[in-house]
Amino acid sequence: MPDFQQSALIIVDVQNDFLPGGALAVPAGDQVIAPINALSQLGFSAVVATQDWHPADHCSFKKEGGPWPAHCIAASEGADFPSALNLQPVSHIIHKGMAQDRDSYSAFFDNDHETSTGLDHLLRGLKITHIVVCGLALDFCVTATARDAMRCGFRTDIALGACRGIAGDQTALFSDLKAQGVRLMEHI
Ligand code: VGL
Ligand code: ZN
Repeated sequence: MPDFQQSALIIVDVQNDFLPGGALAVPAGDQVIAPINALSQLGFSAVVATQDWHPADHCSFKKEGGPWPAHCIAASEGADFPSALNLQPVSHIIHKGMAQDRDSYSAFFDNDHETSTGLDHLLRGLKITHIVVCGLALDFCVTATARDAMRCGFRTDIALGACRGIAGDQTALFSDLKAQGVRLMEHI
């Protein structure tokens, strides 16, 4: 396990709309909650929770020509954290996907790779060198966050047992992530 003094946990998009019954449900998405509640208590220097936080006319929504059903509309119940997620260890909350005209899968940058959420500077300011990523969805926002964490120079792990993906087969994704230097933690 990491040296917690210099480590941050990033909990990606564990929000009602990504859980079974939600607007953009990830299969078995609710199964990440228990392992995340265990992880977040291990003593990380920072525990960051992200929230997908879209305007009602966001460009990623099907009615606007995008790929997804409407989801995680800012301040809606669907955008809220599930009540079973322990928020007590969470030190920072990052909202993303707030601009109407572009999406932000990553917790660090919008998909245009120009606009920062400020997370990079925040973690550097806390002297973080190592990041563990978990949450939803493994093949979209978790992967994008881990890739950007690597690009920003952090040692980066994905806690696989605390993630669920939209696609059934993640084999190609795993080899791609490994090739980029992301470490896949299988035991949590
Ligand atoms: C996500 C699709 C659209 C995610 C967010 O959290 O992985 N996926 N918005
Ligand atoms: Zn979204």
